[in-house]
Amino acid sequence: MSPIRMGRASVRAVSAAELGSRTTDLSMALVSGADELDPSGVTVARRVVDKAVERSGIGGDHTVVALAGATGSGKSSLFNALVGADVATIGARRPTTSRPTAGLWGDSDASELLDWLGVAARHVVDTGAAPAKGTAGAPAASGQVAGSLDGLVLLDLPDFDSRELAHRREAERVLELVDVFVWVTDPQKYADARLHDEFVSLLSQHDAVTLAVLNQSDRLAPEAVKTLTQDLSKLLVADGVTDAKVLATSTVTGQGIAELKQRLANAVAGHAASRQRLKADIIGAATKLRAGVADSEADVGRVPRDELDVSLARAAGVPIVLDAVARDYRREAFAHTGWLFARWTKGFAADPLRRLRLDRTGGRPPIHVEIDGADVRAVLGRSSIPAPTVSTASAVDLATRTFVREASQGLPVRWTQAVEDAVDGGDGALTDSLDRAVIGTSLRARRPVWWFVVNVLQWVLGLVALVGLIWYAVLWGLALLQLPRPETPSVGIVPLPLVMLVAGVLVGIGLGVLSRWWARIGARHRRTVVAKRLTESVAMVADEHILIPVDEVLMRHRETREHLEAAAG
Ligand SMILES: Nc1nc2c(ncn2[C@@H]2O[C@H](COP(=O)(O)OP(=O)(O)OP(=O)(O)O)[C@@H](O)[C@H]2O)c(=O)[nH]1
Ligand SMILES: [Mg+2]
Repeated sequence: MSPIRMGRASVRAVSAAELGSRTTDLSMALVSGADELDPSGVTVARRVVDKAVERSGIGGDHTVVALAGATGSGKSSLFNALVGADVATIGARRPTTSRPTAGLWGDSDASELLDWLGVAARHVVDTGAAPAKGTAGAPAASGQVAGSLDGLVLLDLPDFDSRELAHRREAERVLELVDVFVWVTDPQKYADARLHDEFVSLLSQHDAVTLAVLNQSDRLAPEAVKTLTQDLSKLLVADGVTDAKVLATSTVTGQGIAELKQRLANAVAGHAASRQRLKADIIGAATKLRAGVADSEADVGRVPRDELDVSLARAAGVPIVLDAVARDYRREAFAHTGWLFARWTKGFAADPLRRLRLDRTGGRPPIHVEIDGADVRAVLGRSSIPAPTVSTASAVDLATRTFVREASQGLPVRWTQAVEDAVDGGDGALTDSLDRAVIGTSLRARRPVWWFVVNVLQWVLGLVALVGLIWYAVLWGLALLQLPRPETPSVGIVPLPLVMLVAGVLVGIGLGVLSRWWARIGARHRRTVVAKRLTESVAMVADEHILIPVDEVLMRHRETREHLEAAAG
């Protein structure tokens, strides 16, 4: 319930803890929302947070009530009637009041609060004194209030509609800080557009701490008072003040002054008005900012990324590397399983991985001690994989944009922009990381056992063929020198050296051909194994340069949304 509505001092208090947590949530939202929040909303929210912190830090349990309204409506007269003394100047020349005056009830020191409010003129109300005999000759504040006014700080504000712009500025400045608004109007100006459009409706979210007064009611017939208060009520509802009740007062007859006092006593008794006002401010600021935040955000882990990974793999030169891996396997297989006397041809073909400067990546212990190209490459951290072509680079660009678009779907423009800015800005860092990922991936694996077995066989066959050949050469030499030739064993009618030579050569070549065929299958398998490793490495680069930055922005968005919802909830 509103602290200022009628009834005994029953109000729904806003606890300090609730206000504190709302303030914290709003300031956290400002941190997490950073530049993605609407700047004008951020300015308002910052002011509100500062105000809440400052106001909460001021000692004493005061309720600040401002009498605000058009010039000549009778703010100063009402102030004097409530204070019970002629403190504020009531003049015939308009506008009269140029600086706010404070009336203080109770013993609690309000100087810190008044300094913060920037109000110099202070009057301590003598609560022990008998009710004043009115201001400007009014019978004024008669009657006792239920509860006490101790702790009330009543402010008589300058008008906000005269030719004096400084008055309006001062009124606006103080209205920003007070706890309770009492809009003072009169029969001539109660429908004034300035009051309704520029003040009441802008502060309508504070309806719990808002009260409207139709002063100078003595100037009207009782019927007219009723009609005008109803009219004013409707206007207030149109301004956004729910449950708007208007109080008709007269400082001449004293009508309504007691009821006004009672309402102020209610506001004071609840000790809730200041927190109520700050809470409404926080809710207003958080709601304004909430409009610039979406209701949900995408889960980056669920955004399709196949296109992204494939395009990055191509940009990283993975297909080229895989071809080299397969060729390298076949070449190495030939070096170990090819026919012994044909292996020297291997030296003609350049090492495909070495050509890409990827030859050290298998994690094999270095065989050479001297510095070579691979060491230089390891230091520089660069391969010789050709740089991505224009079409490959634009495929990456397109896939990245698609991913970013999907991930930021439904987000407001500022957040979408933040997501776009978060991913790699095309400064070459992505290309470097892809290159390093390929370099850092093991491209080789253990030598297959069958290479070893076939190698032994090839050596045996080669030796058999060689022995057969030498044997034949010796026999031929003896025949040439016409020396007696030893008995030559034979297999059937074929001499053994010939069998050894022919069998050694033919079986060796056959085994080589068979191994070459088998190496093709092995190369395909090796290609698959390495492709998996490279895909993982490239995916990690995609994570580092695209997914994680995007996720960070989305997390910030989520935090901002949750904080704003908690602040405004
Ligand atoms: N008839 C009648 N006159 C009033 C009443 N209240 C104030 N007045 C007169 O209205 C005139 C303006 O009163 P102020 O109290 O100075 O009005 P104000 O709102 O403080 O004016 P500014 O300080 O210029 O903003 C004075 O002449 C008062 O005597 C009232 O209830 N009835
Ligand atoms: Mg005045």
